[in-house]
Amino acid sequence: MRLARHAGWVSSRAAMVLLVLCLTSSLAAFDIRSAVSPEITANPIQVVFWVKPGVTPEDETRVLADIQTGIQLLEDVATSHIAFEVVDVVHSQTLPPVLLSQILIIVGNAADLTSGGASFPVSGNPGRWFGAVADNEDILMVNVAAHEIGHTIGLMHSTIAFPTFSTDLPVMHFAIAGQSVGQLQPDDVAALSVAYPDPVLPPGAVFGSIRGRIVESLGNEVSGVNIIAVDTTTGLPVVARLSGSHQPPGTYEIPGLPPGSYDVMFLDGHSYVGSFVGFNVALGLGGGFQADNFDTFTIDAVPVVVGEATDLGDATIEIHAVSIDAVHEGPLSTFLPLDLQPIGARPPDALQFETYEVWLNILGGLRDLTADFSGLPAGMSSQIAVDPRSANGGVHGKHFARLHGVPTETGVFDVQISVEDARGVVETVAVDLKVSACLGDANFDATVDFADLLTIIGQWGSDDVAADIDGDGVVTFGDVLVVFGVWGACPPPGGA
Ligand SMILES: [Ca+2]
Ligand SMILES: [Ca+2]
Ligand SMILES: [Zn+2]
Repeated sequence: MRLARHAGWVSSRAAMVLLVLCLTSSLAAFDIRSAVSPEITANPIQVVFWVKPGVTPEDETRVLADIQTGIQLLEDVATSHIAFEVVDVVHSQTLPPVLLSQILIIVGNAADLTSGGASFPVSGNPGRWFGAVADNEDILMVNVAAHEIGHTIGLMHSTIAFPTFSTDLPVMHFAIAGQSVGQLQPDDVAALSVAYPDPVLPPGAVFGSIRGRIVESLGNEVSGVNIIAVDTTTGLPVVARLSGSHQPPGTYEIPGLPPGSYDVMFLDGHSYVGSFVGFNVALGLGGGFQADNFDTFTIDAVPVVVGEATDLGDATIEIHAVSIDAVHEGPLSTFLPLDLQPIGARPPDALQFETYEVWLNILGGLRDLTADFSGLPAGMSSQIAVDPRSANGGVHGKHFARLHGVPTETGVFDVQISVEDARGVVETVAVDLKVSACLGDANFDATVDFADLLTIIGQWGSDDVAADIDGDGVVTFGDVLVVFGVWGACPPPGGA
């Protein structure tokens, strides 16, 4: 199996935030428990440093010390049994020989590294860390090391909400805030302790847990709900897990909770900014979180006792009906901001022979969604697209109906979008897509003249799409004014 790549970059200490971007396109249904082999827990994991040419001795000394401090953070978790042993520091031009049972850590200057990320132990062995940046002292290397080495031994990103609660983020959060420098957070401790429990002091000797299952009103399990245990006393998040991420669909267990009382929040993808690695692929299309489709809620003051799992049983949620509420105009990708506007009477009108692209925000339906489209004008295509604004391709659960292309015919098109959700429930929504040769051409003859005025007067007061020139959903004097402003033959395509 090809190793999943985990690419990363880092911001400056001044921002006090570390951003790590993860690319996991080849990571299929990864489960940490299946990746922990007996060999990895019985003996220290051997670490090989490959120091690339160009790294100064001063940088090498600092970075290797910081990495070993990060390793120490992982080793020092009392309820976890894991150890590392640095067996070699290789200075060479080319990749040194490394056993599959060893972690390779590549140390180099930023310009000589292709990735700052790490790979998961998908073959039952530790993964690799592709790049510890040596020539940037602003990088919080202790945290970065704990984070990336955490990935190499199977830990994924925490879904502790950010920045809703706190800057004390777990090191396994995609963005590590400065205040958590040099220490793991309970969420990290819980993950490490479950994956590598200490035989003498297992997590159950110190912690309790909260578990349950989420179903919707038709009885289907709901995975992808972000469940956060918040300490009732401090108001701070302690441990978060996604339903269905490591357990049967819809189920969850929040481990590693110190005894006490917790408000358990059941949140959607809007609660989490970042990328939760590995989850999206398992679900198929890439919806990951549930989003825009149920009312989030909290169960207050859940008691947690050492050594026990407080079982909340089934929580039933209502999945909202499918509808479209908003539209983003223009391309949308990982690095482009989403600009959602209320859709109003219909999507923005298209011009014949000009590139058109809109993303219609879909509410409702159990994610993931698929859809069949019909009624589009010639030259245009459509598909369901998940929120692309993260490296993982849509882990926030937002789904769009994307209409794009260059329409070659004019008229009013009744576009039917039949959305099928993860339960197999099919609901159809329709939008009117108007394509004209130019603004103001209400009768589609490529010129704006008295005939268009007559069309408008004939539809006065109605919601006729062809005659509603300004798109406000009603045919009124406003449409007449637009026609006067653009009087004459339509300009040739391309805006010449
Ligand atoms: Ca006309
Ligand atoms: Ca109008
Ligand atoms: Zn990461």
